[in-house]
Amino acid sequence: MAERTLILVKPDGVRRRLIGEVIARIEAKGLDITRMQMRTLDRETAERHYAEHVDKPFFAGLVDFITSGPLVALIVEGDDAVAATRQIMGATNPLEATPGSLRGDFATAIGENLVHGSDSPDNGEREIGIFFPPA
Ligand code: D4T
Repeated sequence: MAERTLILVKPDGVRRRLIGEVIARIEAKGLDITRMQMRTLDRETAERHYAEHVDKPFFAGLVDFITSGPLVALIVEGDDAVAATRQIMGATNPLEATPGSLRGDFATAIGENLVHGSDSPDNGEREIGIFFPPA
């Protein structure tokens, strides 16, 4: 089923010059990138994006990291776009992500795991609204 998801190339991915690698893999999978934006998040926007984690011990560090430099936000569309992009990204913990996935190939630390992808179509629409609000 066609759906939309929000993908972020996190600040570590930008710093490491991996924007093109992430985009190439999304396109190679057969998904469409329909919007793209580079920006540095303010803390308030980061806290909205990660609202579900507000009570977690890693929340403050997560907000510090995601606001630490520019990131690239993408709207990705296609059949089962949420599951397809999560497959491309690999498990949240890069040491559990399979080789061939972005996190498996390019990351070691859960706190700097290169990419974000929405975990459901509903969350995808919520997150797209944060990064690409309707005019
Ligand atoms: P994101 O949201 O970045 O795509 O990651 P996931 O969807 O794969 O994983 P998540 O929501 O469980 O975690 C969000 C974000 O928090 C960081 N994190 C997570 C962390 O720093 N320490 C931790 O123990 C966990 C579980 C990594 C991703």
